[in-house]
Amino acid sequence: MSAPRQPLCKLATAVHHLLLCSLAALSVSADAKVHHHTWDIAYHYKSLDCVNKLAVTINGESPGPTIRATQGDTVVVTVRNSLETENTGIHWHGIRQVGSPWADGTVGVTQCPILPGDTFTYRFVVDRPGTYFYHAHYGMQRVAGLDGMLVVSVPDGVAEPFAYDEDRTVLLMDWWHKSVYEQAVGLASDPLVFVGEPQSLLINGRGVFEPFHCSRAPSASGCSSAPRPAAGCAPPALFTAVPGKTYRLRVGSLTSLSALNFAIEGHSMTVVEADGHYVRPVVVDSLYIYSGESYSVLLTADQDPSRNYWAASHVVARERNTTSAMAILSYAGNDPRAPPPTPRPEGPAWDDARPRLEQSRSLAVAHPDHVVPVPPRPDRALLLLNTQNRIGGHIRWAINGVSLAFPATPYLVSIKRGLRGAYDDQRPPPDTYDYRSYDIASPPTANGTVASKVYRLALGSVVDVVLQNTVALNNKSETHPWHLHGHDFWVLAYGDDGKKFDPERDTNKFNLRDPVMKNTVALHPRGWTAVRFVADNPGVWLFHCHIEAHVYMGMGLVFEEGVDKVGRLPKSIMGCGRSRT
Ligand SMILES: *[C@@H]1O[C@H](CO)[C@@H](O)[C@H](O)[C@H]1NC(C)=O
Ligand SMILES: *[C@@H]1O[C@H](CO)[C@@H](O)[C@H](O)[C@H]1NC(C)=O
Ligand SMILES: *[C@@H]1O[C@H](CO)[C@@H](O)[C@H](O)[C@H]1NC(C)=O
Ligand SMILES: [Cu+2]
Repeated sequence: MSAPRQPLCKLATAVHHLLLCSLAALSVSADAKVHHHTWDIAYHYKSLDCVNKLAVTINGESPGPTIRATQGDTVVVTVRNSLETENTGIHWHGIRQVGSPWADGTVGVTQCPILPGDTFTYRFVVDRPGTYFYHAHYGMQRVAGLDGMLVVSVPDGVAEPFAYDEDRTVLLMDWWHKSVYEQAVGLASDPLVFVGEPQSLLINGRGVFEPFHCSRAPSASGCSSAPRPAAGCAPPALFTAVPGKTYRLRVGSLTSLSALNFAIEGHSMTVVEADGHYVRPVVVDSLYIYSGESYSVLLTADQDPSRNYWAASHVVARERNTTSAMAILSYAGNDPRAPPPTPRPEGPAWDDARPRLEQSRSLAVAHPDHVVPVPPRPDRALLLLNTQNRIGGHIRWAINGVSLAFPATPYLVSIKRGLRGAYDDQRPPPDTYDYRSYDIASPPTANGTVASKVYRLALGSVVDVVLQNTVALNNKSETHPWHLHGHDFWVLAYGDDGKKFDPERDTNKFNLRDPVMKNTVALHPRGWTAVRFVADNPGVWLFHCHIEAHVYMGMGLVFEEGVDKVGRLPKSIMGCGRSRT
């Protein structure tokens, strides 16, 4: 069972990256298991927020089942696409796919789509403990509910730097009543039809639809005729706590658009893990969480046990037009569905960006006993300007003027096999932009281009990425959670609101002492975010904004490193574009 570990260490030696090798060695375990799952992906009517609507389900469920495994185990998921008229592909978010780059599930990057009626098998090793996800990575399919959590435990006998009695998963989502196609076609239309704010927020896949203005003022005009929460539709139970016990809540956000604030009434939470890495513990009253991020928080059931408490998820960073989601934390002995005696919490001001930036900074420090040393300097630095542009009559997002279009042939196949013309391989994308003259506080005037380019990285090189935010065409600046496939990065610094990154002045603000590693990081309004990673995982990897509408509109880019070191590609990822042979 420990056989799959072998290539990991060989690979690590090949790229002289000892860290990877030692991690792999750590995870060698005589009793590593193989977990088999068989999933049927199909549309079903679901009432996640009490409004009946089509959802993409796994074996009839949305969200799907939580996958649980132990570090070093192998997960095998056989996916049958029963969507009839729609492709699919499933990404294992936070799993680096060391040695299995073809199993990343990113359609157009690492595989062809899984066609209706076809079956595809994902097989990968979960080489690190932590809180991860899976979700659709084809078009905007994730908005239809194809997602779930993937929890990797430490092997028996391995201590974590904190203690708890039990763990629970808390998956946060936002939810629309419009179909994937209505949303996607609207975004691609001229003029653009925006997806709008979600109808509901969900906690563990359950919510209560109620128009926002009616939840605030039930007698407001239109509310008597507006849809009301159906009879019997009530806030779901979160879980039942036993007084005195400490729970590890594995909180993850797979929203399509919304940044969230999550809180449990009357209870503080101690943040101990971010994206699979132990952080220096931070006590918070509420947790800001962006799409693609996961955190573990410890919560002790130390409040009055004779009543229940609200668990709440609120939209932040966009003008709130969605009723906050409520779930019920009950104490043992109480009716688990009895609403708490207190009014529903309102949440923080949606437009106050300062506490969000402050919390991002406070959570960017590694646990003192789990600092992964950061290479002191990069071999290459990319300065990436995030803009919204008009391109050929459409509104798109672009990085240094280039808006990503996924090619018909997966990059992994076309690069590995040297297929010419399968993507835009003529000119490399620009590493930087004219940061001296660009005004991040004014709506962009230049037009970008749509292309399928690739940043080719030297295998084993240290890469810095500084993401620079700007204001969009509407003169507002949004929060963009950036997610990197195939790697974790060190989070080196967040810039201040309105301060443009200056390579000469700002690199000395980087935390090179004890930065945490993550796979998803927020880019705050008019700010910048700096990360560093080692390009030590042969393959082709997407780096993108995790807002479903934004990546659909081109907000992403593709890294390639060491594809010549990738083993023989499985035939199952081929069959589309120029990979039909
Ligand atoms: C808020 O939602 C309502 C429907 O509930 C919609 O009519 C209204 O246009 C929305 N407002 C904004 C600013 O999105
Ligand atoms: C940008 O594109 C629009 C059409 O979409 C065109 O009218 C405008 O002249 C272009 N601007 C520049 C600077 O090329
Ligand atoms: C954009 O908004 C800022 C305030 O945030 C304002 O000072 C500026 O004039 C606006 N620019 C345009 C072009 O509307
Ligand atoms: Cu974005």
